[in-house]
Amino acid sequence: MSNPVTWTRDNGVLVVTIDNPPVNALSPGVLEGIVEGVEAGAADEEVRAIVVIGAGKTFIAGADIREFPKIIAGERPMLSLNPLLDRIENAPKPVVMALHGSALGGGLEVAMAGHYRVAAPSTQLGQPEVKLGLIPGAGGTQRLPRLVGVERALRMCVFGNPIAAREASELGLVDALIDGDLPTGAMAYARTLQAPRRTRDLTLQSAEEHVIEKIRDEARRRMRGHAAPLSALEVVCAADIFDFDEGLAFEARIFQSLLTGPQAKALIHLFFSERETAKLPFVPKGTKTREVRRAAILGAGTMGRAIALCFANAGLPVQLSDSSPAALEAAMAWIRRHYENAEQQGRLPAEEAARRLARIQAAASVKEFADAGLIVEAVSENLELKRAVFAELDAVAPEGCLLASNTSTLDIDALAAATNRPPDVLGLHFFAPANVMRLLEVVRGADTSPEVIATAMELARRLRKIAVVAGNRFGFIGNRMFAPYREAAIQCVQEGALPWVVDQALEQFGMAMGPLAVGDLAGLDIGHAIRREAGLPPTVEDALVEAGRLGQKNGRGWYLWQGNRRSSDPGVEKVVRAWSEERGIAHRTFAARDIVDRCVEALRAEGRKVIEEGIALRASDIDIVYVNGYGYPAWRGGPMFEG
Ligand code: T1G
Repeated sequence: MSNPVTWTRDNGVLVVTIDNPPVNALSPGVLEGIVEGVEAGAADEEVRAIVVIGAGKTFIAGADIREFPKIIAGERPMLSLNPLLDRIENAPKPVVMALHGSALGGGLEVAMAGHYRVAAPSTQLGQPEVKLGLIPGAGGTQRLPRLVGVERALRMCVFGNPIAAREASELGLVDALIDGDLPTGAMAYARTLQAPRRTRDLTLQSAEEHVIEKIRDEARRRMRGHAAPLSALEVVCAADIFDFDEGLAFEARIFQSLLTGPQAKALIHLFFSERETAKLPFVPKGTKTREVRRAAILGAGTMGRAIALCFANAGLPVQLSDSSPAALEAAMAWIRRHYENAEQQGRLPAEEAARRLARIQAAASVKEFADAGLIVEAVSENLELKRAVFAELDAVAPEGCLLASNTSTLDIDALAAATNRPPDVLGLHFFAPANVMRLLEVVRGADTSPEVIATAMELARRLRKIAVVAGNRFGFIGNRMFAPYREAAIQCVQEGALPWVVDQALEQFGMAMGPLAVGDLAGLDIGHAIRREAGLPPTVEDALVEAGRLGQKNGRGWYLWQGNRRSSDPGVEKVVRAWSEERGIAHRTFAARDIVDRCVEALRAEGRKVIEEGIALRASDIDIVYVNGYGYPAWRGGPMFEG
């Protein structure tokens, strides 16, 4: 690697440039180089100030995460950036950090060891370490509160979400926004400075106890099971108790314990796994992609209307059509209300909400789809109906248009066969609610071309989706595995475990929702119809459906439902007991551990089959599917992750 850090003097300012593609991570030698550059400037009589800047698309995006497995394995010494950051902070001349792209994690910590910060308006600044199961480990928990106050530092470190440069400037984290050329603006700013300003010397603004409690409760709720957020909260609060160096020492202890703990391993595994999903052996590097300037959706039901939001939110014009004008009108009214609510609740500025709404156009018929680059079919889950729709779309879609089905289980090849363009046909399986869930299963038919898959993966990135390619077999990856997992849960009930005990055991394990409650939300009649159609043996769940218990939709399923609130129902126990007695199944008690082992092993066993059959490319793809689409606890790394 050529020298990742160089410096040049320009009219009294020394400019230290970091060039460590792709994201200027603090790989071994990078921070050492920055310190060397800063100290060279300090020793140079011609230099009155120093600017540190990143080459390429970003400032420093953090410590080099690829180094962590080596540190954890003891092949590298523990991360210890503080002595180097102290040397920057103690420089006798003003040090200005010039930020663009992302200043994240160790990148923001380097920036805060500088005396001043200037930024391009589009810069993102954050301490996302909790998303890796860590806390900031290079002074972020101690310097950030001194710059923005304890409350804002808590929010940034506990939840890990970045803030924009403009907000950072209002908070005092950024001293000036540079609209024009960043190096020029940063040097001009540096020349106005008289003296250094050490962040460690700044007085922090405390937070009220009730504010801290509120953040603690929110962390417990939003990041249930994660250890790092609550650790981050304690260490940031310590900045208001200990002096700076004691605070650093406390931070280092907690950081090291987290780095060598199970959750960091799991979350770092997911970080790289998420990027691995885009590496597709059957799509050669450099495969051309098609430009998709407009999308169209046929089917304005729950899924179709939410998929329309995905495109509008990503800046793409999208048409929405439905065979029923009333359904289309209802969908457009729902979309209008969605953006009105987003604006009223302050989640979207009025003009942005209006822009997004204007991108969604109702189309009276698919004939209006004449210039779509992608058409998504989202009609009801019936193969014959979908085949007829694909034949109709094939007749109107322009040359090169991708034809995608949002089906969650049906055969993509059967849909492709209804068209004259099988290479352009694929599955795009969105997860409900489509405008919220980031997972997208990209289902590859036998004839789907590499170009179409590459185009779909690129489009997924534009929609800010996490795309996983799945082979074309019933249920693809997620739903295929969910079936045996749910069957195992139902077997536990048939053998004597109470339904709510089964769900509680799996929710204690970390699942967002127990599999029986999930069935109630989807509607027990759906599984009942699938089992009947496929001639599968009946389960006690069929007895519930036959007793009129369809789930949340009619207020009674495995649970009694009032809106989204569920409660246990003694009536279900009677149905289960009778069902088991009729079949001579003796009931026994279950420990939570038994339930979890049985259900999670059923999930894993099916995952192994999915890999063997080539439906999933790799085990880590399955982890990404389950963490992002089925509420599997991220801090466990996914069903196939073995720590
Ligand atoms: N270390 C190593 N590699 C990284 C990296 C990092 N910090 N960030 C990204 N990459 C790789 C990534 O794997 C991919 O590689 C390529 O760069 C492009 O990434 C001490 C302990 C900056 C917003 O958590 O959020 O600092 O797949 O596809 O969509 O307290 O990358 O091409 O081989 O994501 O433009 C804290 C993580 C670390 C930031 C850019 N920092 N990165 O997004 O590109 S811990 C983070 C991101 C830390 C300190 C602690 C994003 C991005 P490949 P990409 P992008």
